[in-house]
Amino acid sequence: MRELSAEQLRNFRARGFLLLERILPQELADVLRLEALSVTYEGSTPWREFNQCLADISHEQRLALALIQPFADQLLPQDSRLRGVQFAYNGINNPDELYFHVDGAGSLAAGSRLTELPGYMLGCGIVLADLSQEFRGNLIVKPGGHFHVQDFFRSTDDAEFSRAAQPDTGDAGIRYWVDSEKGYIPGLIPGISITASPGDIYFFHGMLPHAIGPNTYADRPAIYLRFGMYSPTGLDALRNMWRGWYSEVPS
Ligand SMILES: O=C(O)CCC(=O)C(=O)O
Repeated sequence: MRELSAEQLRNFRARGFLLLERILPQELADVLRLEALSVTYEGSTPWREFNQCLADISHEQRLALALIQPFADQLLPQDSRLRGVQFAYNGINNPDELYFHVDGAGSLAAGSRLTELPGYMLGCGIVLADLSQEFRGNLIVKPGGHFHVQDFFRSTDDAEFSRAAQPDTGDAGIRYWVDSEKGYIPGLIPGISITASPGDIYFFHGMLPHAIGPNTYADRPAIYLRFGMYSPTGLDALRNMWRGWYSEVPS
């Protein structure tokens, strides 16, 4: 098993993401790429996705998971269970505006009830296309933005939060959080584009703001694994984003 170094762990904590190169053999990445291209996606361009039932996990996905799980176990020693597999497809596009969001509080974006807000803890992107340069639909992340998201949850009082997180707010709910004065997506942090090659993986904290970058090159499939789950304690979980994570470095 490859051990994550203390520096990698520190980096993950500070930046909220960690790129690991050449984790999947080329042949495995090739098969997964074909699999990702063959599924039927839902949604509209530029963003389409397919959420796979865990019971349907393929042989190749199982092999990939066996290579990735030991790293997830080092980041999330208390709960690194696989909770979801998502195929993400990004066709050629050149969006004027990037849509930054966080997944870990995913039900927040859907405008769900307060008690349902906590989401998964750790995401893992499996790179299946050549992302060695920008403008290929690379993931764009805001390093350190997860701390701002946590601060946002800490500084928002429960009543204000309940009002905005009603089940029927839908898109308005998203806009509330993005546009509100407190703005949980930290505009001041510049996004950086992750460059990587097929077989590389990157982990990201569930509360790290990210967006899909423009793609002027070729269709770009990817697979995302979701690990861990915040306990259903509503805001409390989102205000304590390291609960259950490795504890070498104090927050
Ligand atoms: O396709 C990607 O790289 C990004 C996916 C994404 O933004 C998401 O799953 O929330």
